[in-house]
Amino acid sequence: MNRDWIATARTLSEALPYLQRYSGAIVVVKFGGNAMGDADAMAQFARDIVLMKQVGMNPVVVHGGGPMINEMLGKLGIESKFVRGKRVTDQATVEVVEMVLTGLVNKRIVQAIMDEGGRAVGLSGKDDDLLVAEADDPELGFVGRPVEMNVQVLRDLFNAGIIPVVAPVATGMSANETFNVNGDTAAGAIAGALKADRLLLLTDVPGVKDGSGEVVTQLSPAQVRDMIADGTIAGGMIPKTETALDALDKGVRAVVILDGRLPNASLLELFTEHGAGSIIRE
Ligand code: X2W
Repeated sequence: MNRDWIATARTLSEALPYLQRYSGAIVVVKFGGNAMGDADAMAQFARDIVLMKQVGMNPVVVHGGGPMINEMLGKLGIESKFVRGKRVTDQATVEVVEMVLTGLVNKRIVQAIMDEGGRAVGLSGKDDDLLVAEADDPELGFVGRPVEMNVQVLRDLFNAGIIPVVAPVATGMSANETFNVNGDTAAGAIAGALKADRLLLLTDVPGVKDGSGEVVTQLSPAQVRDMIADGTIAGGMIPKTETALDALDKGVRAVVILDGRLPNASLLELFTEHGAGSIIRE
């Protein structure tokens, strides 16, 4: 018999304890714009998400789309400016952010999941007041910090067999406000409110690196705090690890930072002994 088939059967058999452990588990998957890649990568991601749902988990996709927003702003002649990793968002920018995230990117992911035989419904933080935000910092304009999460709509969708796909755009406390929320922040807030079993942050780096550039596969919150304080964790990894610490504080069981461009990254993490990226937990 072909050895590949034997290997496939063995892989499935070895996944049994993980399938049992994660049955009914809530897994929030942040799919960053940098991890999206080409059509094949998108299809592969969608397939992994559909598989999670098929084996009894409850995945929620929270996406980014920074590069797609930059591209559209460029076409419109609006300059992109970032302060501490967040987009400075004026009125014209927030309109483009909402259009690109809730229109283009959200529907692209919903469609990819549907194409793989799952059922997906796209929503933004405005739908059923899922994410209610306040201004994060006056310097950033309409950038929101989520202050209230109404996650019942997500539970309703789980129970209906539907995979929610969330665009990180929030409503405000006053009428007719729109906030641009960093995708990692939105995913962390939603994972915290759901007390998710796992928050997977899919990005374009292999994980949290130590001083010598090696990926650290397991970290405690205390280690992460030390690595931020001594500068080992720097740049774009700071908001990611801070999101992770915050989510753990709110009751998420573990957060994994991993390379979404790796084929089957989420499955490798969830269903094999090997795991992928850096897992942060107590
Ligand atoms: C982000 C929202 C999209 C995002 C932005 O405007 O780019 C803020 O910076 P990635 O692909 O995950 O980076 N919002 C406030 O987070 O996209």
